[in-house]
Amino acid sequence: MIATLKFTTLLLAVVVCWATQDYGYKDVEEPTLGDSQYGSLWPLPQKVQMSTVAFKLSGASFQIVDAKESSSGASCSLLQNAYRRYDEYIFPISRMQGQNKKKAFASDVSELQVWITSADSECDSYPSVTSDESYELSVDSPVAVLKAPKVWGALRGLETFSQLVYDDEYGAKSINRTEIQDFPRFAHRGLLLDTSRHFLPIKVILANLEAMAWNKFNVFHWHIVDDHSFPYMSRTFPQLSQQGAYHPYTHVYTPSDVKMIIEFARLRGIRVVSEFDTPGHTQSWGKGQKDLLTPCYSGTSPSGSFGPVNPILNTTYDFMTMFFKEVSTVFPDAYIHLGGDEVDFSCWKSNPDIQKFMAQQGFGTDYSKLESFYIQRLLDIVTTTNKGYMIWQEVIDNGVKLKADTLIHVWKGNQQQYQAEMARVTASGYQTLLSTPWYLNRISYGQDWQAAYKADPQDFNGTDAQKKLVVGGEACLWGEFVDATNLTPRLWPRASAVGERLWSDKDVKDTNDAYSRLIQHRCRMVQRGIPAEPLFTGYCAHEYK
Ligand code: CP6
Repeated sequence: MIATLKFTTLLLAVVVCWATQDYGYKDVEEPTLGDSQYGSLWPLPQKVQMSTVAFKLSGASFQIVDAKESSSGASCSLLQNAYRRYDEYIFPISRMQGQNKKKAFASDVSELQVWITSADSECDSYPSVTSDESYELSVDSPVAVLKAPKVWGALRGLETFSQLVYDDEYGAKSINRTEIQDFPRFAHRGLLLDTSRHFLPIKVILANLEAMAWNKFNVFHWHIVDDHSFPYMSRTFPQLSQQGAYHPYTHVYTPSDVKMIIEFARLRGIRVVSEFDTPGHTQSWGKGQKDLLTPCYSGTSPSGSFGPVNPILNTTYDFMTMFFKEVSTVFPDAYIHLGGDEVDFSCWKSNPDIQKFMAQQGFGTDYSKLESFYIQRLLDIVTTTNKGYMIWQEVIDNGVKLKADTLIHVWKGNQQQYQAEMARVTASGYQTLLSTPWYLNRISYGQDWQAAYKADPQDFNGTDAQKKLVVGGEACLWGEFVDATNLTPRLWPRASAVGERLWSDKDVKDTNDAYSRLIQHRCRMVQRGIPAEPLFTGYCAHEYK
């Protein structure tokens, strides 16, 4: 009797559970799969005219070459490297079977000529927020021509060209007659990686820089240190990583590692913006730098734990001056990200010296005034290094006065809140970057790329002048639950959705068309060696090999 009752209850519970289970993906409509008229292009160029006339790439004889008229030639290793890279992407196997030069047929495309049109190609420069990334691509027989004012546009155009090449039904490399005019919608298309919560081996960082270039991202936001570890090896303060890294020799980025990452990124038109987040998120700094952090009190005596950077000591500012002087020379980019987010006031509140300082300064009990006091002095220090700065939104929420060219990075809140914040920030005349809808560390069951795809950084109430202050956005992959084992599939192809939002025209928002192109783009990333996760059921043509 009791057994029967138990069984019935169990059965009932199972049925109820089954009936109410919410898998969380039903509200996102399944895109329908058709063929996009744009093939596998991702992100979609601004203007594409693609004909159905198809040419063959002439087997082993196809070459990417400098156009005769080009202002940049054999001496530009950035371009020569890129030609080699794209040649290998287009012919992944056939090139390895030796150079059996086949004769080109009349209807073939035998060359891609790359023509840098402006006198200064910027071959040996670093990319910047004002870099010209535009290009024009004309695919015809017997030659295709890629015209770009600068090398940066040539890099973007080479990627687009490689995406136009497909295998015909016999496996022969083919390309349709096509005209493309292209340029980015936003100048800042970033990706944040966090190397503090978990150390990321150099090869993982490089592989993802490569994948960024395939998606036309142009900023690597390197959240290099945080509470959990300090892997940045400083020349001026070597004890920071000696004491603060997970391991003093193996889990660090040496000056030459950093240099290599910056050069690898430059060759792909990607800026490296470092973030040294203070005054919060600095626990690891305290291990190698005595008196930098605020001692917390429990009653009248120090508790032994530490809080944010100590804002009331001159030694703090002496340290920051020397530290940021070094950082400004190690990282060539014109911007440094100074953080400023999530400052916990409880430790400052507990400390009697801080309380005294608050009273002296007339801050009352408003600790955001103390935070602003610190940030203000830090900004003055960084200004003397001639760098611009980016900061998280809290800094402006707390009313710190900022240089007019400061970039405000919006990361908090739900859609309504971040749209209001974008409106507020731009109404005050500041430039802004959006990240809130693009926290890729957050995962859920189903096709969450669609929500990322639908978010638009200019979608808020504001004037045209305000909209122009939106410089772009960044996808963020915070590292608490991510290391080398799961970073890449968590990032791709979900970050690709952000890539298209930031590059393509604002009216490119047909999720069915996007779906069709994105599954092919994702297969291409896998084929090129990046383990990008699938969007949904299906297969890749190459995967039987
Ligand atoms: N670390 C730092 C973090 C985060 C931020 N700053 C963060 C906050 C919320 C989420 C993910 C990451 N881990 N330094 C906020 C900018 Cl959901």
